[in-house]
Amino acid sequence: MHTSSKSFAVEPLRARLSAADDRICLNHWMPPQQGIAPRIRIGRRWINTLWGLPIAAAALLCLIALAQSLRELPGVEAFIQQHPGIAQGAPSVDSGFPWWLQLQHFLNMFFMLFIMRAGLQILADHPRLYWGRDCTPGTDWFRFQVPVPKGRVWTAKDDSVTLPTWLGIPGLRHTLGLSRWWHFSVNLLWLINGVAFFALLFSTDQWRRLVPLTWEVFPAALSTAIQYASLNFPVDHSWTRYNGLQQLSYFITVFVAAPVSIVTGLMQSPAISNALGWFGRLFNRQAMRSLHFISFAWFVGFILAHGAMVFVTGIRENTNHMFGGVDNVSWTGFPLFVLAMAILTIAWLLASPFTIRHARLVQRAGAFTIGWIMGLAESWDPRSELTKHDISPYFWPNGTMPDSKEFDDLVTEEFAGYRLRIGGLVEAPQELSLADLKAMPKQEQITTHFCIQGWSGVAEWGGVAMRDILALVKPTPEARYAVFYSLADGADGGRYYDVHKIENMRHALTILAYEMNGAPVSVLHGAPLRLRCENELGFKMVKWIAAIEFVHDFADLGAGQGGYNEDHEFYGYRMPI
Ligand SMILES: Nc1nc2c(c(=O)[nH]1)N[C@H]1C(S)=C(S)[C@@H](COP(=O)(O)O)O[C@H]1N2
Ligand SMILES: [Mo]
Repeated sequence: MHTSSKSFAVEPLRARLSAADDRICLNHWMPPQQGIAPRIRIGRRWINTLWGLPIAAAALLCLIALAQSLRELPGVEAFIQQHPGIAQGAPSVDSGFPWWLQLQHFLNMFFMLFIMRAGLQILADHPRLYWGRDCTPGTDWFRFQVPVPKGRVWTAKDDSVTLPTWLGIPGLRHTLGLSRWWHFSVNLLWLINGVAFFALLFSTDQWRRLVPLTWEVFPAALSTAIQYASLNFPVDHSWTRYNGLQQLSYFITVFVAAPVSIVTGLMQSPAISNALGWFGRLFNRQAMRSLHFISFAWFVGFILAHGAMVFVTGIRENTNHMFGGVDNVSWTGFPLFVLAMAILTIAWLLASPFTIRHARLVQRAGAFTIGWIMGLAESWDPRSELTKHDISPYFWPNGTMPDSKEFDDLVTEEFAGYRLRIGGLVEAPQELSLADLKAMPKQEQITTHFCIQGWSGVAEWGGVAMRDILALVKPTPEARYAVFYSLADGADGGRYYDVHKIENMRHALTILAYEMNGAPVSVLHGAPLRLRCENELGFKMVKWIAAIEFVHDFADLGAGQGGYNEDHEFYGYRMPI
Protein backbone atom coordinates (compact mmCIF):
# COMPACT_ATOMS: atom_id res chain seq x y z
CA MET A 1 0.00 0.00 0.00
CA HIS A 2 1.21 3.46 -0.81
CA THR A 3 0.80 5.91 2.00
CA SER A 4 1.54 9.42 0.86
CA SER A 5 2.64 11.93 3.41
CA LYS A 6 -0.16 14.40 2.74
CA SER A 7 -3.76 14.26 1.69
CA PHE A 8 -4.43 13.69 -2.01
CA ALA A 9 -5.04 16.79 -4.02
CA VAL A 10 -8.82 16.92 -4.05
CA GLU A 11 -8.89 20.02 -6.20
CA PRO A 12 -8.98 18.26 -9.59
CA LEU A 13 -11.94 16.20 -8.41
CA ARG A 14 -13.73 19.04 -6.69
CA ALA A 15 -13.26 21.18 -9.78
CA ARG A 16 -15.12 18.61 -11.86
CA LEU A 17 -18.27 18.97 -9.79
CA SER A 18 -20.77 21.30 -11.36
CA ALA A 19 -23.18 23.96 -10.17
CA ALA A 20 -26.89 23.31 -10.66
CA ASP A 21 -30.05 25.26 -11.39
CA ASP A 22 -32.36 26.15 -8.52
CA ARG A 23 -35.41 25.40 -10.63
CA ILE A 24 -36.39 22.87 -13.26
CA CYS A 25 -35.05 24.13 -16.58
CA LEU A 26 -36.58 22.08 -19.34
CA ASN A 27 -33.62 22.53 -21.69
CA HIS A 28 -31.44 20.69 -19.13
CA TRP A 29 -34.05 18.23 -17.99
CA MET A 30 -34.66 14.67 -19.18
CA PRO A 31 -36.45 14.74 -22.52
CA PRO A 32 -40.11 13.82 -22.17
CA GLN A 33 -41.33 10.29 -22.84
CA GLN A 34 -45.01 9.43 -22.93
CA GLY A 35 -46.23 6.31 -21.18
CA ILE A 36 -49.15 4.22 -22.38
CA ALA A 37 -52.66 3.67 -21.02
CA PRO A 38 -52.39 1.55 -17.85
CA ARG A 39 -52.47 -2.19 -18.43
CA ILE A 40 -53.10 -5.09 -16.09
CA ARG A 41 -51.70 -8.55 -16.71
CA ILE A 42 -54.05 -11.46 -16.37
CA GLY A 43 -52.12 -14.67 -16.93
CA ARG A 44 -50.00 -13.90 -19.97
CA ARG A 45 -52.34 -11.31 -21.47
CA TRP A 46 -52.07 -7.58 -20.92
CA ILE A 47 -55.46 -5.87 -20.70
CA ASN A 48 -55.83 -2.14 -21.34
CA THR A 49 -57.65 -0.68 -18.32
CA LEU A 50 -59.43 1.83 -20.58
CA TRP A 51 -61.74 -1.08 -21.45
CA GLY A 52 -62.89 -0.69 -17.87
CA LEU A 53 -64.73 2.55 -18.76
CA PRO A 54 -67.28 1.16 -21.27
CA ILE A 55 -67.52 -2.05 -19.26
CA ALA A 56 -68.24 -0.09 -16.06
CA ALA A 57 -70.83 2.06 -17.87
CA ALA A 58 -72.55 -1.03 -19.27
CA ALA A 59 -72.38 -2.75 -15.89
CA LEU A 60 -73.93 0.29 -14.23
CA LEU A 61 -76.85 0.28 -16.67
CA CYS A 62 -77.36 -3.46 -16.13
CA LEU A 63 -77.17 -2.92 -12.38
CA ILE A 64 -79.86 -0.23 -12.52
CA ALA A 65 -82.12 -2.45 -14.65
CA LEU A 66 -81.48 -5.38 -12.33
CA ALA A 67 -82.12 -3.39 -9.16
CA GLN A 68 -85.32 -1.92 -10.58
CA SER A 69 -86.69 -5.31 -11.53
CA LEU A 70 -85.60 -6.74 -8.19
CA ARG A 71 -87.66 -4.11 -6.43
CA GLU A 72 -90.77 -5.39 -8.20
CA LEU A 73 -90.35 -8.66 -6.32
CA PRO A 74 -92.39 -8.81 -3.10
CA GLY A 75 -89.59 -10.70 -1.33
CA VAL A 76 -87.11 -7.90 -2.07
CA GLU A 77 -89.56 -5.19 -1.05
CA ALA A 78 -90.15 -7.06 2.21
CA PHE A 79 -86.36 -7.27 2.73
CA ILE A 80 -86.08 -3.51 2.20
CA GLN A 81 -88.97 -2.90 4.60
CA GLN A 82 -87.17 -5.00 7.18
CA HIS A 83 -83.77 -3.38 6.51
CA PRO A 84 -84.54 0.16 5.40
CA GLY A 85 -80.88 1.04 5.09
CA ILE A 86 -79.78 2.09 8.53
CA ALA A 87 -78.96 -0.79 10.83
CA GLN A 88 -81.74 -0.48 13.41
CA GLY A 89 -79.45 -1.55 16.21
CA ALA A 90 -76.85 1.10 15.37
CA PRO A 91 -76.44 3.79 18.07
CA SER A 92 -76.98 7.35 16.97
CA VAL A 93 -74.83 10.44 17.25
CA ASP A 94 -76.25 13.39 19.20
CA SER A 95 -73.62 16.00 18.38
CA GLY A 96 -74.32 16.42 14.63
CA PHE A 97 -71.27 17.52 12.66
CA PRO A 98 -69.13 19.61 15.04
CA TRP A 99 -66.78 22.33 13.76
CA TRP A 100 -63.65 20.24 14.32
CA LEU A 101 -65.05 17.47 12.15
CA GLN A 102 -65.82 19.94 9.36
CA LEU A 103 -62.37 21.44 9.61
CA GLN A 104 -60.62 18.07 9.62
CA HIS A 105 -62.71 16.93 6.68
CA PHE A 106 -61.57 19.96 4.72
CA LEU A 107 -57.93 19.57 5.75
CA ASN A 108 -58.08 15.94 4.79
CA MET A 109 -59.26 16.84 1.29
CA PHE A 110 -56.61 19.51 0.99
CA PHE A 111 -53.78 17.20 2.08
CA MET A 112 -55.01 14.29 -0.03
CA LEU A 113 -54.83 16.45 -3.14
CA PHE A 114 -51.07 16.82 -2.66
CA ILE A 115 -50.41 13.32 -1.37
CA MET A 116 -52.22 11.53 -4.18
CA ARG A 117 -50.89 13.66 -7.03
CA ALA A 118 -47.33 13.48 -5.70
CA GLY A 119 -47.73 9.74 -5.15
CA LEU A 120 -48.70 9.24 -8.76
CA GLN A 121 -45.64 11.22 -9.76
CA ILE A 122 -43.44 8.87 -7.75
CA LEU A 123 -45.08 5.87 -9.44
CA ALA A 124 -44.39 7.37 -12.88
CA ASP A 125 -40.66 7.09 -12.16
CA HIS A 126 -40.93 3.30 -12.34
CA PRO A 127 -44.30 2.81 -13.99
CA ARG A 128 -44.62 -0.90 -13.15
CA LEU A 129 -45.88 -2.92 -10.20
CA TYR A 130 -44.82 -6.39 -9.06
CA TRP A 131 -45.52 -8.83 -6.21
CA GLY A 132 -42.07 -10.47 -6.03
CA ARG A 133 -39.18 -8.65 -4.40
CA ASP A 134 -37.22 -8.37 -7.62
CA CYS A 135 -38.41 -6.44 -10.63
CA THR A 136 -37.62 -8.88 -13.41
CA PRO A 137 -39.09 -7.61 -16.70
CA GLY A 138 -42.25 -9.51 -17.57
CA THR A 139 -43.15 -10.26 -13.94
CA ASP A 140 -44.98 -6.95 -13.55
CA TRP A 141 -48.78 -7.18 -13.09
CA PHE A 142 -49.46 -3.51 -13.84
CA ARG A 143 -47.68 -1.01 -16.04
CA PHE A 144 -48.21 2.21 -17.96
CA GLN A 145 -45.03 1.75 -19.94
CA VAL A 146 -44.20 -0.54 -22.88
CA PRO A 147 -42.44 -3.87 -22.19
CA VAL A 148 -38.73 -3.45 -21.35
CA PRO A 149 -36.85 -3.18 -24.66
CA LYS A 150 -34.46 -6.05 -25.29
CA GLY A 151 -31.01 -5.92 -26.84
CA ARG A 152 -29.93 -2.61 -25.38
CA VAL A 153 -29.10 -1.16 -21.98
CA TRP A 154 -32.40 0.17 -20.63
CA THR A 155 -31.90 1.88 -17.29
CA ALA A 156 -34.62 2.56 -14.75
CA LYS A 157 -34.28 6.24 -15.65
CA ASP A 158 -34.88 5.40 -19.32
CA ASP A 159 -38.07 3.68 -18.17
CA SER A 160 -39.59 6.70 -16.39
CA VAL A 161 -42.52 8.44 -18.08
CA THR A 162 -43.88 11.97 -18.31
CA LEU A 163 -46.98 13.02 -16.39
CA PRO A 164 -48.94 16.16 -17.29
CA THR A 165 -48.36 19.00 -14.82
CA TRP A 166 -52.07 19.10 -13.91
CA LEU A 167 -51.91 15.48 -12.80
CA GLY A 168 -48.58 14.79 -11.11
CA ILE A 169 -46.80 17.23 -8.82
CA PRO A 170 -44.81 18.70 -10.48
CA GLY A 171 -45.62 16.63 -13.58
CA LEU A 172 -42.92 16.27 -16.27
CA ARG A 173 -40.54 13.31 -16.19
CA HIS A 174 -38.29 11.97 -13.43
CA THR A 175 -39.29 14.68 -10.96
CA LEU A 176 -39.79 12.36 -8.02
CA GLY A 177 -37.12 14.16 -6.03
CA LEU A 178 -39.58 17.03 -5.68
CA SER A 179 -42.77 14.98 -5.47
CA ARG A 180 -41.28 13.02 -2.59
CA TRP A 181 -40.91 16.22 -0.57
CA TRP A 182 -44.60 16.96 -1.14
CA HIS A 183 -45.65 13.39 -0.53
CA PHE A 184 -43.76 13.01 2.74
CA SER A 185 -44.18 16.44 4.28
CA VAL A 186 -47.90 16.67 3.53
CA ASN A 187 -48.17 13.10 4.82
CA LEU A 188 -46.87 14.31 8.14
CA LEU A 189 -49.60 16.97 8.28
CA TRP A 190 -52.19 14.41 7.16
CA LEU A 191 -51.01 12.04 9.87
CA ILE A 192 -51.28 14.71 12.55
CA ASN A 193 -54.77 15.56 11.31
CA GLY A 194 -55.64 11.87 11.31
CA VAL A 195 -54.38 11.25 14.84
CA ALA A 196 -56.32 14.27 16.10
CA PHE A 197 -59.37 12.99 14.22
CA PHE A 198 -59.14 9.54 15.81
CA ALA A 199 -58.68 11.10 19.26
CA LEU A 200 -61.68 13.41 18.85
CA LEU A 201 -63.78 10.67 17.29
CA PHE A 202 -63.38 8.41 20.30
CA SER A 203 -63.51 11.09 22.97
CA THR A 204 -66.94 12.17 21.67
CA ASP A 205 -69.88 10.17 20.37
CA GLN A 206 -68.77 10.70 16.74
CA TRP A 207 -67.20 7.26 16.39
CA ARG A 208 -70.68 5.70 16.54
CA ARG A 209 -71.53 6.96 13.08
CA LEU A 210 -68.44 5.34 11.57
CA VAL A 211 -67.92 2.06 13.40
CA PRO A 212 -70.38 -0.74 12.59
CA LEU A 213 -71.48 -2.28 15.88
CA THR A 214 -74.01 -4.82 14.65
CA TRP A 215 -73.96 -7.53 11.96
CA GLU A 216 -77.08 -5.89 10.66
CA VAL A 217 -74.78 -3.50 8.80
CA PHE A 218 -74.39 -6.10 6.03
CA PRO A 219 -78.09 -6.62 5.14
CA ALA A 220 -78.50 -2.87 5.63
CA ALA A 221 -75.67 -2.22 3.15
CA LEU A 222 -77.20 -4.64 0.64
CA SER A 223 -80.57 -2.96 1.01
CA THR A 224 -79.04 0.50 0.52
CA ALA A 225 -77.12 -0.71 -2.51
CA ILE A 226 -80.32 -2.02 -4.12
CA GLN A 227 -82.13 1.22 -3.32
CA TYR A 228 -79.37 3.43 -4.74
CA ALA A 229 -78.99 1.24 -7.81
CA SER A 230 -82.73 1.34 -8.50
CA LEU A 231 -82.40 5.16 -8.41
CA ASN A 232 -85.01 5.26 -5.67
CA PHE A 233 -82.82 6.45 -2.83
CA PRO A 234 -83.20 5.50 0.83
CA VAL A 235 -84.13 8.24 3.31
CA ASP A 236 -81.09 10.02 4.62
CA HIS A 237 -80.38 10.40 8.34
CA SER A 238 -76.68 11.20 8.14
CA TRP A 239 -77.03 13.80 10.88
CA THR A 240 -77.43 11.01 13.41
CA ARG A 241 -76.64 7.72 11.63
CA TYR A 242 -75.15 6.53 8.37
CA ASN A 243 -76.78 3.83 6.29
CA GLY A 244 -75.07 0.47 5.95
CA LEU A 245 -73.30 1.26 2.71
CA GLN A 246 -72.02 4.61 3.98
CA GLN A 247 -70.89 3.07 7.22
CA LEU A 248 -68.98 0.23 5.57
CA SER A 249 -67.29 2.39 2.94
CA TYR A 250 -66.34 5.14 5.38
CA PHE A 251 -65.14 2.59 7.89
CA ILE A 252 -62.92 0.87 5.32
CA THR A 253 -61.55 4.24 4.17
CA VAL A 254 -60.75 5.53 7.65
CA PHE A 255 -59.80 2.36 9.49
CA VAL A 256 -58.39 0.14 6.75
CA ALA A 257 -57.24 2.10 3.68
CA ALA A 258 -55.54 4.92 5.62
CA PRO A 259 -53.51 2.68 7.98
CA VAL A 260 -52.68 0.30 5.11
CA SER A 261 -51.35 3.25 3.11
CA ILE A 262 -49.17 4.40 5.97
CA VAL A 263 -47.72 0.99 6.76
CA THR A 264 -47.15 -0.04 3.12
CA GLY A 265 -45.61 3.35 2.42
CA LEU A 266 -43.11 3.10 5.26
CA MET A 267 -42.20 -0.48 4.40
CA GLN A 268 -40.86 0.61 1.02
CA SER A 269 -37.97 2.27 2.81
CA PRO A 270 -34.61 0.47 2.93
CA ALA A 271 -33.95 1.42 6.57
CA ILE A 272 -37.42 0.45 7.80
CA SER A 273 -37.69 -2.73 5.74
CA ASN A 274 -34.24 -3.82 6.90
CA ALA A 275 -34.94 -2.92 10.52
CA LEU A 276 -38.05 -5.12 10.47
CA GLY A 277 -36.00 -8.26 9.72
CA TRP A 278 -38.10 -11.30 8.66
CA PHE A 279 -41.21 -9.13 8.54
CA GLY A 280 -39.59 -6.84 5.99
CA ARG A 281 -38.35 -9.82 4.00
CA LEU A 282 -41.78 -11.47 3.97
CA PHE A 283 -43.66 -8.28 3.16
CA ASN A 284 -41.18 -7.19 0.54
CA ARG A 285 -40.93 -3.76 -0.98
CA GLN A 286 -42.68 -4.60 -4.26
CA ALA A 287 -45.65 -6.27 -2.56
CA MET A 288 -45.92 -3.21 -0.30
CA ARG A 289 -45.70 -0.92 -3.30
CA SER A 290 -48.49 -2.86 -5.01
CA LEU A 291 -50.69 -2.70 -1.90
CA HIS A 292 -49.90 0.99 -1.53
CA PHE A 293 -51.18 1.48 -5.07
CA ILE A 294 -54.32 -0.63 -4.51
CA SER A 295 -55.08 1.44 -1.46
CA PHE A 296 -54.54 4.58 -3.59
CA ALA A 297 -57.00 3.13 -6.13
CA TRP A 298 -59.52 2.62 -3.31
CA PHE A 299 -59.17 6.29 -2.35
CA VAL A 300 -59.69 7.37 -5.97
CA GLY A 301 -62.82 5.22 -6.22
CA PHE A 302 -64.08 6.41 -2.85
CA ILE A 303 -63.55 10.08 -3.67
CA LEU A 304 -65.35 9.75 -7.01
CA ALA A 305 -68.30 7.82 -5.55
CA HIS A 306 -68.51 9.96 -2.39
CA GLY A 307 -68.25 13.16 -4.41
CA ALA A 308 -71.00 12.05 -6.80
CA MET A 309 -73.27 11.01 -3.91
CA VAL A 310 -72.85 14.39 -2.22
CA PHE A 311 -74.44 15.93 -5.31
CA VAL A 312 -77.14 13.40 -6.13
CA THR A 313 -78.45 12.76 -2.61
CA GLY A 314 -79.12 16.40 -1.81
CA ILE A 315 -76.28 18.87 -2.17
CA ARG A 316 -77.91 21.44 0.15
CA GLU A 317 -78.48 19.08 3.08
CA ASN A 318 -75.12 17.42 2.59
CA THR A 319 -73.12 20.63 2.44
CA ASN A 320 -75.12 22.00 5.37
CA HIS A 321 -73.94 19.02 7.38
CA MET A 322 -70.27 19.01 6.48
CA PHE A 323 -69.62 22.70 5.76
CA GLY A 324 -72.30 24.46 7.79
CA GLY A 325 -72.84 22.19 10.77
CA VAL A 326 -76.64 22.56 10.51
CA ASP A 327 -79.36 20.02 9.73
CA ASN A 328 -81.83 21.81 7.44
CA VAL A 329 -82.38 22.84 3.81
CA SER A 330 -81.07 26.40 4.13
CA TRP A 331 -78.17 27.78 2.07
CA THR A 332 -75.76 27.84 5.03
CA GLY A 333 -73.24 25.23 3.95
CA PHE A 334 -73.28 25.53 0.18
CA PRO A 335 -71.33 28.82 -0.15
CA LEU A 336 -68.73 27.45 2.26
CA PHE A 337 -68.50 24.32 0.15
CA VAL A 338 -67.94 26.46 -2.94
CA LEU A 339 -65.25 28.39 -1.08
CA ALA A 340 -63.54 25.13 -0.07
CA MET A 341 -63.62 23.91 -3.65
CA ALA A 342 -62.17 27.23 -4.83
CA ILE A 343 -59.26 26.88 -2.39
CA LEU A 344 -58.69 23.34 -3.57
CA THR A 345 -58.78 24.41 -7.22
CA ILE A 346 -56.29 27.23 -6.66
CA ALA A 347 -53.96 24.88 -4.79
CA TRP A 348 -54.35 22.36 -7.60
CA LEU A 349 -53.46 24.94 -10.26
CA LEU A 350 -50.49 26.39 -8.39
CA ALA A 351 -48.82 23.26 -7.03
CA SER A 352 -46.91 22.22 -10.17
CA PRO A 353 -45.87 25.63 -11.56
CA PHE A 354 -44.71 26.67 -8.08
CA THR A 355 -42.69 23.47 -7.65
CA ILE A 356 -41.04 23.82 -11.06
CA ARG A 357 -40.21 27.48 -10.47
CA HIS A 358 -39.08 27.13 -6.85
CA ALA A 359 -37.65 23.63 -6.87
CA ARG A 360 -34.78 24.44 -4.51
CA LEU A 361 -37.19 26.03 -2.06
CA VAL A 362 -39.43 22.95 -2.13
CA GLN A 363 -36.35 20.80 -1.48
CA ARG A 364 -35.25 22.99 1.45
CA ALA A 365 -38.74 23.28 2.94
CA GLY A 366 -39.22 19.51 2.57
CA ALA A 367 -35.91 18.77 4.27
CA PHE A 368 -36.82 21.21 7.04
CA THR A 369 -40.26 19.69 7.60
CA ILE A 370 -39.60 16.00 7.22
CA GLY A 371 -35.99 15.42 6.15
CA TRP A 372 -34.69 15.30 9.69
CA ILE A 373 -37.37 12.81 10.77
CA MET A 374 -36.58 10.62 7.77
CA GLY A 375 -32.88 10.98 8.58
CA LEU A 376 -33.41 9.51 12.06
CA ALA A 377 -33.78 6.09 10.42
CA GLU A 378 -30.10 6.31 9.47
CA SER A 379 -29.13 5.43 13.00
CA TRP A 380 -30.43 1.88 12.46
CA ASP A 381 -27.57 -0.37 11.48
CA PRO A 382 -29.17 -2.62 8.85
CA ARG A 383 -28.52 -6.29 9.54
CA SER A 384 -31.14 -7.82 7.32
CA GLU A 385 -29.55 -10.29 4.92
CA LEU A 386 -31.17 -12.69 2.51
CA THR A 387 -30.19 -16.08 1.12
CA LYS A 388 -28.73 -17.23 -2.22
CA HIS A 389 -32.21 -18.43 -3.07
CA ASP A 390 -33.45 -14.81 -2.98
CA ILE A 391 -30.92 -13.42 -5.50
CA SER A 392 -32.78 -11.67 -8.30
CA PRO A 393 -32.50 -13.11 -11.79
CA TYR A 394 -32.52 -9.53 -13.09
CA PHE A 395 -31.06 -6.40 -11.50
CA TRP A 396 -32.06 -3.12 -13.15
CA PRO A 397 -29.11 -0.98 -14.14
CA ASN A 398 -29.36 2.70 -13.40
CA GLY A 399 -27.56 5.98 -13.80
CA THR A 400 -25.22 7.56 -16.31
CA MET A 401 -22.40 5.34 -17.54
CA PRO A 402 -18.77 6.53 -17.60
CA ASP A 403 -17.89 8.06 -20.93
CA SER A 404 -14.19 8.94 -21.00
CA LYS A 405 -10.94 7.68 -22.45
CA GLU A 406 -9.56 7.51 -18.90
CA PHE A 407 -12.24 4.97 -17.99
CA ASP A 408 -12.03 3.02 -21.27
CA ASP A 409 -8.30 2.62 -20.74
CA LEU A 410 -8.90 1.29 -17.25
CA VAL A 411 -11.35 -1.27 -18.65
CA THR A 412 -8.91 -2.34 -21.36
CA GLU A 413 -6.16 -3.01 -18.86
CA GLU A 414 -8.66 -4.70 -16.49
CA PHE A 415 -8.20 -1.97 -13.93
CA ALA A 416 -4.52 -2.80 -13.37
CA GLY A 417 -3.73 0.91 -13.12
CA TYR A 418 -6.77 1.73 -11.00
CA ARG A 419 -6.04 3.50 -7.74
CA LEU A 420 -8.65 4.31 -5.12
CA ARG A 421 -7.55 7.57 -3.51
CA ILE A 422 -8.68 8.23 0.05
CA GLY A 423 -7.86 11.53 1.65
CA GLY A 424 -9.16 14.72 3.16
CA LEU A 425 -9.50 14.83 6.95
CA VAL A 426 -7.62 11.60 7.63
CA GLU A 427 -4.38 10.80 9.42
CA ALA A 428 -3.19 8.30 6.81
CA PRO A 429 -4.23 9.07 3.23
CA GLN A 430 -4.09 6.07 0.92
CA GLU A 431 -3.85 5.10 -2.70
CA LEU A 432 -5.06 1.55 -3.03
CA SER A 433 -4.93 -0.70 -6.06
CA LEU A 434 -7.56 -3.39 -6.61
CA ALA A 435 -4.96 -5.94 -5.45
CA ASP A 436 -4.47 -3.95 -2.24
CA LEU A 437 -8.24 -3.96 -1.66
CA LYS A 438 -8.54 -7.66 -2.41
CA ALA A 439 -5.75 -8.39 0.06
CA MET A 440 -7.88 -6.91 2.83
CA PRO A 441 -10.51 -9.07 4.63
CA LYS A 442 -13.42 -9.77 2.29
CA GLN A 443 -17.00 -9.30 3.42
CA GLU A 444 -19.92 -10.90 1.58
CA GLN A 445 -23.58 -10.03 1.97
CA ILE A 446 -26.87 -10.72 0.22
CA THR A 447 -29.03 -7.63 0.43
CA THR A 448 -31.85 -5.76 -1.26
CA HIS A 449 -31.16 -2.67 -3.32
CA PHE A 450 -33.88 -0.02 -2.99
CA CYS A 451 -33.83 2.51 -5.81
CA ILE A 452 -35.58 5.80 -5.09
CA GLN A 453 -37.55 5.29 -8.31
CA GLY A 454 -39.30 2.26 -6.85
CA TRP A 455 -37.56 -0.85 -8.21
CA SER A 456 -35.61 -3.23 -6.04
CA GLY A 457 -33.34 -6.20 -6.57
CA VAL A 458 -31.37 -8.69 -4.48
CA ALA A 459 -27.71 -9.44 -5.12
CA GLU A 460 -24.73 -10.88 -3.33
CA TRP A 461 -21.99 -8.33 -2.87
CA GLY A 462 -18.38 -8.92 -1.93
CA GLY A 463 -15.81 -6.34 -0.98
CA VAL A 464 -14.01 -4.44 1.75
CA ALA A 465 -15.87 -3.28 4.85
CA MET A 466 -15.80 0.50 5.22
CA ARG A 467 -14.97 -0.03 8.89
CA ASP A 468 -11.66 -1.56 7.78
CA ILE A 469 -11.04 1.40 5.48
CA LEU A 470 -11.73 3.78 8.39
CA ALA A 471 -9.29 1.85 10.56
CA LEU A 472 -6.70 2.20 7.80
CA VAL A 473 -7.04 5.91 7.02
CA LYS A 474 -8.05 7.08 10.52
CA PRO A 475 -10.40 10.02 9.94
CA THR A 476 -9.63 12.95 12.22
CA PRO A 477 -12.21 14.06 14.83
CA GLU A 478 -13.28 16.92 12.50
CA ALA A 479 -14.31 14.48 9.76
CA ARG A 480 -18.11 14.29 9.67
CA TYR A 481 -18.83 13.20 6.13
CA ALA A 482 -17.41 10.89 3.50
CA VAL A 483 -17.57 12.17 -0.07
CA PHE A 484 -17.53 9.56 -2.85
CA TYR A 485 -16.34 10.83 -6.22
CA SER A 486 -17.14 8.80 -9.31
CA LEU A 487 -15.16 8.24 -12.47
CA ALA A 488 -18.40 9.00 -14.34
CA ASP A 489 -20.24 12.24 -14.93
CA GLY A 490 -23.90 12.69 -14.03
CA ALA A 491 -26.69 13.12 -16.57
CA ASP A 492 -26.53 16.94 -16.57
CA GLY A 493 -22.72 17.19 -16.80
CA GLY A 494 -20.21 17.47 -13.98
CA ARG A 495 -18.94 14.61 -11.87
CA TYR A 496 -21.28 12.24 -10.05
CA TYR A 497 -20.60 12.31 -6.32
CA ASP A 498 -22.41 11.69 -3.11
CA VAL A 499 -21.94 12.55 0.57
CA HIS A 500 -22.61 10.22 3.51
CA LYS A 501 -22.58 10.85 7.21
CA ILE A 502 -19.55 9.15 8.67
CA GLU A 503 -21.84 7.08 10.95
CA ASN A 504 -23.20 5.35 7.85
CA MET A 505 -19.67 4.26 7.06
CA ARG A 506 -19.44 2.39 10.36
CA HIS A 507 -22.50 0.23 9.72
CA ALA A 508 -21.90 -3.51 9.54
CA LEU A 509 -23.12 -3.78 5.94
CA THR A 510 -21.38 -0.75 4.43
CA ILE A 511 -18.79 -2.04 1.97
CA LEU A 512 -16.81 -1.10 -1.10
CA ALA A 513 -17.91 -3.89 -3.41
CA TYR A 514 -15.72 -5.33 -6.16
CA GLU A 515 -17.85 -8.47 -6.60
CA MET A 516 -21.49 -8.97 -7.50
CA ASN A 517 -23.05 -12.44 -7.40
CA GLY A 518 -19.66 -14.11 -7.19
CA ALA A 519 -18.10 -12.38 -10.21
CA PRO A 520 -16.23 -9.08 -10.52
CA VAL A 521 -18.73 -6.21 -10.57
CA SER A 522 -19.57 -5.52 -14.22
CA VAL A 523 -18.93 -2.14 -15.79
CA LEU A 524 -22.70 -1.64 -15.95
CA HIS A 525 -23.02 -2.10 -12.19
CA GLY A 526 -20.03 -0.01 -11.16
CA ALA A 527 -16.67 -1.68 -11.89
CA PRO A 528 -14.13 -1.70 -10.47
CA LEU A 529 -15.60 -0.51 -7.17
CA ARG A 530 -19.04 0.64 -6.00
CA LEU A 531 -20.46 1.50 -2.63
CA ARG A 532 -23.03 -0.59 -0.77
CA CYS A 533 -24.68 1.29 2.09
CA GLU A 534 -27.74 -0.79 2.82
CA ASN A 535 -29.82 1.64 4.87
CA GLU A 536 -29.92 4.20 2.07
CA LEU A 537 -31.64 4.47 -1.28
CA GLY A 538 -29.68 3.36 -4.34
CA PHE A 539 -28.62 6.75 -5.66
CA LYS A 540 -26.34 7.19 -2.64
CA MET A 541 -24.32 4.13 -3.65
CA VAL A 542 -21.80 5.68 -5.98
CA LYS A 543 -20.62 3.42 -8.80
CA TRP A 544 -17.19 3.55 -10.50
CA ILE A 545 -15.63 5.10 -7.37
CA ALA A 546 -12.60 7.28 -8.09
CA ALA A 547 -11.87 8.65 -4.63
CA ILE A 548 -13.18 9.09 -1.11
CA GLU A 549 -12.66 12.35 0.72
CA PHE A 550 -13.44 12.93 4.39
CA VAL A 551 -14.74 16.42 5.05
CA HIS A 552 -16.22 18.53 7.81
CA ASP A 553 -18.88 20.12 5.64
CA PHE A 554 -20.16 19.73 2.07
CA ALA A 555 -21.63 23.16 1.41
CA ASP A 556 -18.72 24.07 -0.89
CA LEU A 557 -19.02 20.93 -3.03
CA GLY A 558 -20.98 21.17 -6.29
CA ALA A 559 -24.22 23.02 -5.61
CA GLY A 560 -23.80 22.28 -1.92
CA GLN A 561 -26.68 19.85 -1.42
CA GLY A 562 -24.61 16.76 -0.63
CA GLY A 563 -24.52 14.91 -3.91
CA TYR A 564 -25.19 14.94 -7.62
CA ASN A 565 -28.87 14.02 -7.45
CA GLU A 566 -29.28 16.28 -4.45
CA ASP A 567 -27.85 19.18 -6.50
CA HIS A 568 -29.49 18.44 -9.83
CA GLU A 569 -32.64 16.50 -9.02
CA PHE A 570 -33.51 17.99 -5.63
CA TYR A 571 -33.18 14.75 -3.62
CA GLY A 572 -32.28 14.87 0.07
CA TYR A 573 -28.77 13.86 1.10
CA ARG A 574 -30.18 11.70 3.90
CA MET A 575 -32.53 9.22 2.28
CA PRO A 576 -32.98 6.08 4.32
CA ILE A 577 -36.73 6.35 3.60
N1 LIG B 1 -21.52 7.21 -10.63
C1 LIG B 1 -22.81 6.93 -10.53
N2 LIG B 1 -23.21 6.13 -9.53
C2 LIG B 1 -24.53 5.82 -9.40
C3 LIG B 1 -25.49 6.35 -10.29
C4 LIG B 1 -25.04 7.20 -11.33
O1 LIG B 1 -25.83 7.72 -12.14
N3 LIG B 1 -23.70 7.46 -11.42
N4 LIG B 1 -26.81 6.00 -10.14
C5 LIG B 1 -27.23 5.57 -8.81
C6 LIG B 1 -28.57 5.01 -8.76
S1 LIG B 1 -29.86 6.08 -8.94
C7 LIG B 1 -28.79 3.69 -8.48
S2 LIG B 1 -30.35 3.07 -8.23
C8 LIG B 1 -27.69 2.73 -8.43
C9 LIG B 1 -27.92 1.66 -9.47
O2 LIG B 1 -26.98 0.66 -9.39
P1 LIG B 1 -27.04 -0.53 -10.43
O3 LIG B 1 -26.85 0.04 -11.79
O4 LIG B 1 -25.99 -1.48 -10.02
O5 LIG B 1 -28.41 -1.11 -10.30
O6 LIG B 1 -26.44 3.33 -8.68
C10 LIG B 1 -26.25 4.62 -8.15
N5 LIG B 1 -24.90 5.01 -8.37
MO1 LIG C 1 -31.78 4.96 -8.17
